[in-house]
Amino acid sequence: MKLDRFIRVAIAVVILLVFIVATGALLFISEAALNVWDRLKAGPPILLYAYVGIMVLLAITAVWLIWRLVIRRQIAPNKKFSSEPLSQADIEARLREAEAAGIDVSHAQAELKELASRKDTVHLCFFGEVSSGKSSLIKALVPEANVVVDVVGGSTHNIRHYRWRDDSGAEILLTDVPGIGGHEEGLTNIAVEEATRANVVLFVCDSDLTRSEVVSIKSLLEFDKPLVIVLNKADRYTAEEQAVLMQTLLQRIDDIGGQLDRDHVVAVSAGGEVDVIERGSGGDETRTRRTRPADIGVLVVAINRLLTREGASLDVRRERAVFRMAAARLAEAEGEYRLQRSEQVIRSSTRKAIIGALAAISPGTDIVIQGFIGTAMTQQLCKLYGAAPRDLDIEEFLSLSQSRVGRALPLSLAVAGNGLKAFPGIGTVAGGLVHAVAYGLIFDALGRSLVLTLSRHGELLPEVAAKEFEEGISEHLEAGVRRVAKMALAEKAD
Ligand SMILES: Nc1nc2c(ncn2[C@@H]2O[C@H](COP(=O)(O)OP(=O)(O)O)[C@@H](O)[C@H]2O)c(=O)[nH]1
Ligand SMILES: [Mg+2]
Repeated sequence: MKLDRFIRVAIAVVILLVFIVATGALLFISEAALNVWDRLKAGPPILLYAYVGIMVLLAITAVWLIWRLVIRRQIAPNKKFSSEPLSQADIEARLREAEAAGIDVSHAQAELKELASRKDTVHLCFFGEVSSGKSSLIKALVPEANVVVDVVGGSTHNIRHYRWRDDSGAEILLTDVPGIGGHEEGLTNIAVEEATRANVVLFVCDSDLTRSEVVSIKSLLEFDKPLVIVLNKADRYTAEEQAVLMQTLLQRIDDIGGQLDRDHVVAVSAGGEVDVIERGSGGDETRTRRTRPADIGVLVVAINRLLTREGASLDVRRERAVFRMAAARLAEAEGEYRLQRSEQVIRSSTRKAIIGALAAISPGTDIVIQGFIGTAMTQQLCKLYGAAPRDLDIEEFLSLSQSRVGRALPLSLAVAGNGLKAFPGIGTVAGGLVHAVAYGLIFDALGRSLVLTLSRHGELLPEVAAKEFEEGISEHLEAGVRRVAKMALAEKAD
């Protein structure tokens, strides 16, 4: 109890002292301030203004410094994922920025170039599943063109353009693309990209829509593509069946939230040639080639109506779609660049950690990740992913991770020892080497889990990142051990 009383008295004395000092300081400061104020007022006004100006400036600087230190800095990755329509200037600025950072922007740039070259021509893209009759329809529209039509699905492997004229006499390019939903995924991608580059997509089907056709239409509508749904091979259906199918098609579009005019769904027959097998009275079979009559009048009307109605907006909508596609290409390239660069950063940090551990005099010292290597690696990875964490966040992340390293250390040492055994000719593995590999492994795991968090959240959330490190560590240790052991052996040999 005596001690308690002593502490209370001591605190009381401290409070008294603080009070005295504070009162003195207040008196002193106000006296000084008033003094200065009086003198300033007596002097020329310019001096007063300059003085006040400097005071304000100092205050602003102080607030700004505190803000930077304490308040989280917001970064702008959200801008990249916004659904706002991109302008030409936006996308070009993004490309320049990315190019300056060393990212391969050639794919995105190629799309912009292609767009520019198409500026004055309207493109109609025939799009749909394999064998729905896209090529046959083009052949029916442009009989003189040499369009490949095949009974075996998937004859259109490349993109082909055919010249056609609309009612106004303007030249239109019809595009034949590979069918979607075939065995090769690459062909579907080629078709989707080409559809994006077109002003209008003629979606060709030959019956009710399959699930994957619905998905394609949905994504075309999301890209704001003007669509005409073409039900081909109408000759296979009776008039009633056709009417029911057309109604079903309209309903399907409606179900996915698309708004399509009734006259944008048409039923046609592309016609073309068929092999017909005829059986004679004596049972003999003859194979003859018959021409199926084409009936595509409603399609021509629908196309012309759409072109007149939409007019100039067709170009604007195509532009937007291509800008979005270019932005997607850029995002892919960015992703790839980040992966490559982060791999380099992690490897170089791991190597430094190994070198440091090999050089350590006592190999038994604890693994400390809060240090120059850990900080530098975290900073570099954050920068790569466009995150701008405060120094405090980096410190917090490293210290949270450090507290988890203690628990992971025995495992890391075991994995390191095991991993080294896989290299022949090392003999009994020296403790220092095992320790260096374990040390490197921890950095490797730290870097990889950080990359995971950054790519998911776009910023450094210390708690989340440290949790990711803890949860993924055993997996990362196993995955990295060969690589890291090799690195350590190379360093030791040098
Ligand atoms: N019955 C019928 N068959 C058609 C029609 N249009 C195309 N076909 C046939 O459908 C098959 C695929 O045609 P094709 O134009 O190569 O389809 P694509 O893969 O979409 O280009 C061919 O055997 C055509 O003869 C049509 O209007 N009626
Ligand atoms: Mg074809």
